[in-house]
Amino acid sequence: MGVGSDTSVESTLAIIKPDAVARGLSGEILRQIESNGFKIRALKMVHLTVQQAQQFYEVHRERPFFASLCQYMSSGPIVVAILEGERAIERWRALMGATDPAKAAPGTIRRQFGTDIEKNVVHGSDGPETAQREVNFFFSTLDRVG
Ligand code: IDP
Ligand code: MG
Repeated sequence: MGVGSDTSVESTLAIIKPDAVARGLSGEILRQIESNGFKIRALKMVHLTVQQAQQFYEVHRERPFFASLCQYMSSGPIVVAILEGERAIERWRALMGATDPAKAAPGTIRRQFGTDIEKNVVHGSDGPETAQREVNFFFSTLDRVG
């Protein structure tokens, strides 16, 4: 593999958020993930406590939306997955679309299904270190295939 080749396989964390699970969108979102070339290496449903949501989103602790975000993320079950693929971190963020569904590009998951800037259907890690932390937050090595 030469310098400058672009074949780095990454893992990233995806979450299907409580509003999307409650609306029965999990299957459709997983279908779009698979049809866009991601490999699902781990998958489960969990219902976070508020405290666990606060821990997961601790980087946002000082933001005005933090309390509401953690209430929302603990309001019902979520589906969490490890996605693998070339440049998976950036590519999953691109498929999700911008944080605000109204500003997300047509065809992105947030644009298709998002309700507002909070209830925006999906989460994706924003960089390699975050991805590692977030994967480890939800999964042990035994949970992962491949
Ligand atoms: P991201 O999910 O696109 O990376 P972040 O800025 O990391 O966006 O925010 C984390 C989550 O917090 C968002 O996905 C959304 O659910 C929520 N959020 C972000 N900004 C706002 C806001 O201005 N009002 C309410 N909720 C917000
Ligand atoms: Mg983020």
